[in-house]
Amino acid sequence: ETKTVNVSNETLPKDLEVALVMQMSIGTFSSQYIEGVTEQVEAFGGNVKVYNAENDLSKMASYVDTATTQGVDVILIDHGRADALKEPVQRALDKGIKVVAFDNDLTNEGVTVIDQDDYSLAWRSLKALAEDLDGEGNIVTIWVGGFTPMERRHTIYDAFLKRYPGIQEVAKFGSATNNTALDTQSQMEAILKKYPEGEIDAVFAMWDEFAKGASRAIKQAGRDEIAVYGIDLSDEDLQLMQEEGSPWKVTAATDPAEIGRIQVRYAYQKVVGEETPSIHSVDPYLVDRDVLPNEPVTMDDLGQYVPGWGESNAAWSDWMKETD
Ligand code: SR1
Repeated sequence: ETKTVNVSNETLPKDLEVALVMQMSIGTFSSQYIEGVTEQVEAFGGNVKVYNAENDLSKMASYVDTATTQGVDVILIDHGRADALKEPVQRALDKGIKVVAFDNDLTNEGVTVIDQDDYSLAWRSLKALAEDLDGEGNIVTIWVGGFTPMERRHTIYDAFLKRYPGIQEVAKFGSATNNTALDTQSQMEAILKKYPEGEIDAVFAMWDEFAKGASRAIKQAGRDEIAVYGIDLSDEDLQLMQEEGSPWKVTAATDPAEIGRIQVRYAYQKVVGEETPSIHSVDPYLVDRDVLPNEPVTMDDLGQYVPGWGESNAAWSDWMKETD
């Protein structure tokens, strides 16, 4: 049972200072997520300051301490790991700062941690791949370790290889760089040269930056026998999936902007003293290129083609609806 609080116009949590501490900000998932955070905070009348740790976990931990010292009202955390963050986060909580995290393994009491149900994301995309290959074929997998969502997706990938013994991994690579999509494209080009026509049936790309790079390499090489099964979605990804002859067939995704908005709403619920859960997994959807129309689609109109998309009711309180 959730505790609801009566919030009148006078007690609305306006003008809150919000720090968004990100492990990294790479690609369109991150930019649409930041837009969601900013849009929701601004709708409530607060200010957001974004700290990008450029993939350095000790820098990320210092940013949490910086925000705490500055006395912000709310700290939102994006990615990172508990081994690096649990102590600075505890210092923030001890000062009464509200903390909501996304995509990490923090377990400090009082923190709400949201994720995209990475097990379901990975399984939905992989199941579509297995069914399209009818359980037999060679795949290339693009993945990077060390990130909580990636480790969870990989748990499902291991189960997938056991479930479908007729599907063989012929190559696996991936790294998170400032140019992830471009670097993936170059690596995929090398793989395509190594495995000529007929030796690869599909690519499983566990991040849209990977799917973008792989799709561009496959298309440029004219290897139209290879289909890409991805994770994540953005306006740029939709454009790429809708291109004539695009290898990117399927993706499993949530709306990154909505992730950002949900994270903010939980933080504001904490500020007014409402009860919030410790964990919240946002349900992902499967988007197959075949359901998309011929004309270009954006994330905002996707609900017309993917039932349920864009209809999240998560973390809404009655008082918020009045500010929206
Ligand atoms: C390197 S981690 C990248 C992932 O973070 C978010 O969970 C997105 O889904 C992206 O795939």
